[in-house]
Amino acid sequence: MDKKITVTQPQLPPLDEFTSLLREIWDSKWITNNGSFHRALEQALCDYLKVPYVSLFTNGTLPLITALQALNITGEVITTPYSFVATTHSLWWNGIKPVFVDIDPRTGNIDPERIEAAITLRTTAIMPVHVYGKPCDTERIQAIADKYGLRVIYDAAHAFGVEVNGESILNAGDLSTLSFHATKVYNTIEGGALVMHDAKMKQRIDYLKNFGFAGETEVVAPGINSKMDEIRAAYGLLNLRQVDSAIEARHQVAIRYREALRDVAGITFFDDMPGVRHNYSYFPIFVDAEKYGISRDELYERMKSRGVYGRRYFYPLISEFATYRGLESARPSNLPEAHRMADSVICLPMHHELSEEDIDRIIDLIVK
Ligand code: T4K
Repeated sequence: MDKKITVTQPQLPPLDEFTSLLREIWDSKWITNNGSFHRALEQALCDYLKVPYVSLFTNGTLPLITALQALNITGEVITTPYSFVATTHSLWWNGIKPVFVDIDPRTGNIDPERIEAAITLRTTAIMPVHVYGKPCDTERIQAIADKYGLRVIYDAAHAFGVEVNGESILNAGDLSTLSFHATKVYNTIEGGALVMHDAKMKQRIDYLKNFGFAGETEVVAPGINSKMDEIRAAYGLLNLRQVDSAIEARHQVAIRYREALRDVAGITFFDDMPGVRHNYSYFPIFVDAEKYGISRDELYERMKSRGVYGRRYFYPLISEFATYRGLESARPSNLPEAHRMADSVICLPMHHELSEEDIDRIIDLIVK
């Protein structure tokens, strides 16, 4: 029986160190609501990510919903269908109509050249995704936003630690959101964050994630409860120390995959982008059935039958789910590139603990 290899595996902090932090939390009897570990993790993340302000959340979906609230976004928002469904769900939860725009096949990200054609009088914002951690064309997107007076909220769930020419990608746009889910490069089990540019916005978001409380007796907005607790903040502080080595280990896996798969007919993948510090959060390959000989799904099932569990992120497209497929912008003819990518993708196993043997097994399955 082959050993099961999953698409990813969470990085866990050293258990003895975590136990000793748990003891501190137990002694303090302060377990949530902006405690000392929460404050320490926010500061540590600002330092690590090179961003001015971070507000921690309990997962990566609530920051999206809260970002839209914080900026009073209404009407229509232009977004990508090629993402995890949480991106568009955040619009739905705010009563906002998503307007899907096709992707650029060179990156998998929203194609800036197609954004202007989708803008209407009701458009108030753009919500792009740095899919697989590959940076969007933030300059072009900002130029369009400035021209039409739109806000930009980046779903940066995959982009922890990604930098372009030494600057964090999280500084682009009005707000960026992060996910620290167990399956991410950096995890706090469940968790997430909003990254903002100024103290006033940080204050507003801190109120919104705590029911809107601005003091013991004052509620300034209909906020929600999405605070991170002390236990996960402590876990996150420990995990932050290992994230660089995890990214480097993933980088080595990407190098091996690329070397082995570069000349396989019908298999393509993304190369690193110049000037970008990548985080190797995912390793998608794209299967051209005609050139490769079998379809994406046949390869996917073959891998599974041999214990290698890749994932078809992001198939089906968000625009194909029942909630969204009736929208005018969800028509497949509007999204040909996104469909092509969704129909050909397999994300190969990618994490810091893949052994040489595991990688060889995965490569053998694809090459043969
Ligand atoms: N925006 C974007 C662009 C996103 O991709 C996501 C989430 C969000 C927003 C929302 O963020 P969160 O609210 O989730 O923080 C996973 C994750 O649940 C989800 O966080 C992620 N994106 C999405 C792309 O993938 P599943 O349903 O594929 O996960 P699951 O449970 O099948 O796990 C995948 C594999 O990971 C397992 O087969 C084995 C391994 N695994 C998983 C867990 C949970 C472990 O080894 N240990 C574990 O504890 O959604």
